[in-house]
Parts: sequence; C-alpha cells; structure tokens
Amino acid sequence: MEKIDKITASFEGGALNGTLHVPGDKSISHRAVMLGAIAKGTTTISGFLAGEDCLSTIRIFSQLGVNIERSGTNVTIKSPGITGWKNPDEALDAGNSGTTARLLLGILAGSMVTAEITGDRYLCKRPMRRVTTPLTEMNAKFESDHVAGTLPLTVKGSHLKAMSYEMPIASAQVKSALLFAGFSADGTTVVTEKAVSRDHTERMLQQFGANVQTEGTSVSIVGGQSLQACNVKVPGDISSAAFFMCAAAMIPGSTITFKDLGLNPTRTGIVDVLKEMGANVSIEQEFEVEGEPYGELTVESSNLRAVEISGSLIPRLIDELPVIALLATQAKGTTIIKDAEELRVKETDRIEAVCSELQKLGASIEPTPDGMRVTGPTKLKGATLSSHGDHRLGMMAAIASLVAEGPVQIEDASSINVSYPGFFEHLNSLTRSKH
Ligand code: SPQ
Repeated sequence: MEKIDKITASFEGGALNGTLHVPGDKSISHRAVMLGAIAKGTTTISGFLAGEDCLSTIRIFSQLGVNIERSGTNVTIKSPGITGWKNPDEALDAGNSGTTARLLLGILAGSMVTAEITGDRYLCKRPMRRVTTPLTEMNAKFESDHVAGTLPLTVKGSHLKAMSYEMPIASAQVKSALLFAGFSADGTTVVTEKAVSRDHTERMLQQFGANVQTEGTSVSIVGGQSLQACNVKVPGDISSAAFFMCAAAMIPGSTITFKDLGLNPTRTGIVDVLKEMGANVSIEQEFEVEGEPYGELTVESSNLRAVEISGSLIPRLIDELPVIALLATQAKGTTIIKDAEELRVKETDRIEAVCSELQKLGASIEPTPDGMRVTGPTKLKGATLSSHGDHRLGMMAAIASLVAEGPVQIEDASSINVSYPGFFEHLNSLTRSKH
C-alpha cells in the first residue's frame, strides 16, 4: 500500500468535471468476507474494496483457517464453514477498523474459537462495551486485562442464548454484532434500534439464504440456520463518493457523475442534505443487484443554503458529517448539526477534530456537545491540517484545498488508504491541481 505522509494540495481554480467509479463499499466488503467465511463452500466477491480496513478483515479470517485469495477487487473465499475454523496462532489485528472488531466480537462469541482481538492505537481507544455488554447477556465470554471496555479483548466462543435487545444508540455495528451472535444462538434474537442504521448485514444475510425479518426498527433472526455460499457484487461506496459530491456542489461550473453507486436508502442522507441545501442532484438508471440498490448519480454546482441536520437523518449520513461541515462553510446561513454525539467515538473525536482543522482555514465553526454550528459562506485560506489518523478527516482536508486560497498541507494523509485507495488519482482526474 502506498505510504503518503504529508501532502501539499493546491488548486489552480476552475471546475471539477468527469465521471467516477468510486471504490467498493467498505461496509458491504467487510460483510461479504465475514459471511463468505461463515458459509461452507466457495463465495466470490467482485468490486471488493482493497482498502486497509477490509484487508484487515481478510487477514483475520485467513488466520482462522479460511482460504481467501484476492486479485485486485476480486476475492474468492473457500471456507470449511464457521464450525471448521481453528484457533489463531496470534492475536487478530483489526487495524483501524471498528467494523471489523465489533462484528468479529459478535461472530466469534458463538463460534468454537478462542481468540484475542486487538487494533491500532486509535481503535484501542474506541468503546467496545456497546457490543460486549449485550453479548454477555447472551452468555458470551470475554476476558480483558483492563477495565476500560476497550481492545485488546479475548473472546472465548460459547453456547449462546437468544435475546431481545433495545439498543440505546443507532449503530449498524452493534446491530450486526448481535445479529451474527443471534445466528449462532438458541432461539430468536430481536434487535430494536432508535432509528434505522445501515442494513447491509440484514440484506446480505438474506442473500446467503438466512431468514431475517425486519419490522419497523426491529430486526429478528432465528438461531441455528445455515448459510449458502454465493457470489457478491459490491457497489461503489456512497461515503467515498460524498467527498466529490460535496466538491462538485460547492465549486462553480462543476459536474461529476458517479456510476454504479450504492444507493441503499439507509445510506443516502447525504443526497437528501445536498438537495435541501439547494445542490443540483439527479439520479438515473436505478437498479438492484442481490438486494442492494444502485444508480448513476450526478451532482452539479449551485448556490447553497444552510440546513439543520438531526434526528433519524444522522445514522443515514454519520460518516459524511466531516465533509458536510466543510460544505456548510460555503453555504449561506448557519448550519446546525445535532444528535451526532456518536462522532466523538469514531477514529478520532470527529466533532473536535473537524472544528479545529476547519478553524485553521478560517472557517466559522464551533463544536457543540452533540454536533457543530457552521456559518457561511466563508473564504477559506491555506494552512497545514492534520488527518488525526482519520481517513475521513484526511479527505475532508484534501477537498478543502479545492476551495481554499493558498496551499493546504495534509499531515498523516496515508490514513486515506483505509477507505479510499486511489483517492488522489481520482481527485487529479477531475481537477487541474498539482499534488
Ligand atoms: O469501521 P469504522 O472504523 O467504525 O468506520 C466508520 C467510517 O467512518 O468509515 C466509522 F468510523 O464507519 C462506520 C459507521 O460510522 C461503519 C459502520 C458499519 O459498517 O457497520 C457503521 C457505522 O458505525 P456505527 O458505530 O454507527 O455502527
């Protein structure tokens, strides 16, 4: 993987124009490897995201004895099935990936494997009790040398019992971990969310032949089912496209079209917000592949106005909030983001980090306990920004360079490889900038 430590991005002005196939969806790529490893037989994945987070997931399931071969974005998984996994020789390292760690806790809890799960210095600070507390109620067994509720953690696979659980937060990772555990448990597990979070696990479990029922904000799964290996196609990641969608919306004269983009309604909050801000967004050629909606989406620049973003919209755009905050610096009025306290426990505290980095560019933005307030439009100036080791912050900084006067230096830009390998190539293909 290319190592980029410090990058200077400067934009010579002018519009962004072109067509992009953004890399495969990160959430769907993780789940495809996980379900392919649980199912006995051969699963193939096309359009896989070869970013560092998903490569961590592949490495982990290889350590458990699953045969996984990757050639670019094509992956072939030959698995003995979950009951054929072996104890790993070394700790399972989820790297920077919260999705890998949390879903793995749910999967291994009901397996026959004992394994230690760890991660990088950012992941080892992120909360795991949101998953281990309900899993323990299902009879899962965890061991830890410390009391902080963080990684490293050892999970000892055990016989699980089903449960009904009302989640205190809307989180696809918690929901998915519990559905995976419910898959191995005795009885029917029901998980209820406050607001609907991304539902890729439910859709893909169905694709692998499992009986999963969704009713409103509740999802149920009967334990003891078996999965059928299958072929998974991964759509383009709307969370990656969001960076260029926002760039096109705010830079006069721009038009960018995204092909084969994932348009799952639990992920399209960014489209709703762009439209409400006055951006020109159109969707064509909508279709569905194996339960996941796709389409071709075009964004054209226009004058933008401030919005309020809160409530059930938040889980539908949680990962887009850093770039939405940047977008709001170019919109007329005060944008208010509320109910987004979850941002404080991502790869970094994204409320503090987004505000401090955008303030360095001269933005009028202030943190609030559960979000931020951004007033625009503001002419941004060049500065040195840090990604804080967070891919979404690194990409936000790169997009900021397109609207700032003067160069923007990005420290620790290699974090972008977590979710968007080839990001700068795509940026260069759309601009006349030099990086
Ligand atoms: O995997 P990780 O590190 O947690 O990734 C992030 C991201 O920005 O890419 C969050 F930091 O996305 C999460 C997302 O915020 C991916 C995810 C999933 O695939 O299930 C769900 C969301 O997290 P959560 O905590 O709301 O369940």
